[in-house]
Amino acid sequence: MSEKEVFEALRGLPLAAVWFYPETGSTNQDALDWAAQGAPDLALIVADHQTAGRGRLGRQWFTPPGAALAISLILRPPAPQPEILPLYSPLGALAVAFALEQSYGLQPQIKWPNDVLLNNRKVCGVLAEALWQGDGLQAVVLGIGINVAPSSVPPDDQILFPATCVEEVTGKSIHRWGLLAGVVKAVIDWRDQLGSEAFLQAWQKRLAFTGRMVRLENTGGEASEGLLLGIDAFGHLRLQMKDGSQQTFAIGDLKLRPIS
Ligand code: BT5
Repeated sequence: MSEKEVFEALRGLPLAAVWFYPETGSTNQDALDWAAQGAPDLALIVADHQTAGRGRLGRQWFTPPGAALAISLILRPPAPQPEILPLYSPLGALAVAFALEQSYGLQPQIKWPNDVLLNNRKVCGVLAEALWQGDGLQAVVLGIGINVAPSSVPPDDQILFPATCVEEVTGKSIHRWGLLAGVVKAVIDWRDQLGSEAFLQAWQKRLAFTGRMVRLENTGGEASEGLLLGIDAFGHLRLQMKDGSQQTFAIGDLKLRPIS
């Protein structure tokens, strides 16, 4: 039943192919496998339920049935441009922010580099994964998970950052597949502008914690604290450190938290 509604909602978008799974392990894994078998640019996988949804660094992403959006879009970058590869996960976050603004009048913020927040709580996570053949980039899989209904929000003791869902913030019931179409359209609209001035400005405008003290921690537990100034031309995070100097941090596996 959902499958028909998904195809209906996506009608009119220039997608090359769409797969809908009532249940799967991870749409990103499915999309990587499909890309390796030759899936075209703008092939999309949508799942109602993920049993092994993944986040960054092997973390888990919770997608129970009937409550969330879990999608992976296969993008075939036109030319090898290593400098814009890290910008794909911000592309996903920006597209989700746009769709939430335009469809529901919400004011989402992007927690650098790849989470979307509503009322300072995580509503969406993005995981971009690349498929390589030797040194050649074959495809980017842009995986996006959005919490729509309350049952999609994991219990507090299972998450690293407070979470919410779209319905909790709007107070209304949300048509999941309408939101899906808005997000996919925004990705398609923004992908050609990846790394452009307009892209960076749109991202910067929605950057969470600007002007606040934050703490950035790498996977080794090493932390830096400073005033969040914004992003630079590469999408790196700019902090003003306590000694007045400025430092930039490249997009990577860093944990960002506001210091209250
Ligand atoms: C992310 O990782 O936020 C990226 C999540 C990407 C999920 C999509 S769903 C479609 C596609 N297919 C996949 O298999 N993945 C992608 P990260 O920044 O590492 O955050 C992961 C952390 O978020 C977990 O360790 C939990 O603390 C928390 N978390 C898990 N599920 C959540 C949820 N539904 N809502 C909010 N937080 C969650």
